[in-house]
Amino acid sequence: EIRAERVGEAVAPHDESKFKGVPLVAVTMGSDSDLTVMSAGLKVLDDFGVPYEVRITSAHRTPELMSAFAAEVSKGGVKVIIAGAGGAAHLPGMISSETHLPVIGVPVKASVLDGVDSLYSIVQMPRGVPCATIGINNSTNAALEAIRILGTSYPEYAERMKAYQRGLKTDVYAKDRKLQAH
Ligand code: RP5
Repeated sequence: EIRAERVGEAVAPHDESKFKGVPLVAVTMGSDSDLTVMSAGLKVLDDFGVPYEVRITSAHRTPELMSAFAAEVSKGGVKVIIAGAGGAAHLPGMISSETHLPVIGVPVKASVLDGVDSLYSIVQMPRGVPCATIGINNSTNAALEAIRILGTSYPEYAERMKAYQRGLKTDVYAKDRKLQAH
């Protein structure tokens, strides 16, 4: 389990076996309170064997850290950024404004307004500054989308994605057969 205290500062990718290799995906979020939602996506990255780094970079509490992160992250070899935030969720869009990398925004459902506030804060970016916006709380899909992007350059991730998709199909067929048997 990823604990908040591990991600407040730059996570050295080589420190632990989990973070072996140069990170290809950078995951950031506005607060450690987003970790519960974002950890599902981290698990997907783990399952696919994608090296990643995790940061907390608040757009409002630490704008300078967010900017430094966005400016520096591509230099280390990261290809895709996943950014999650809730409420006034400006983090994904602001990061997109400071990087040339693809940014996938995850609207995190905060305590009120059912996450629609987060979704609206991320989805309506001005022309020229894209931020791919995922469904509310769906960090799983954010990770899968990041892996699909990696798959355009790394055949092994494309193959793992195809296998994953075959697994989804097999699962539905099995459930259907089970239902028909009753
Ligand atoms: C946003 O405000 C964070 O992304 C989080 O979703 C929300 C609440 O943050 P905390 O007050 O729980 O730290 O910046």
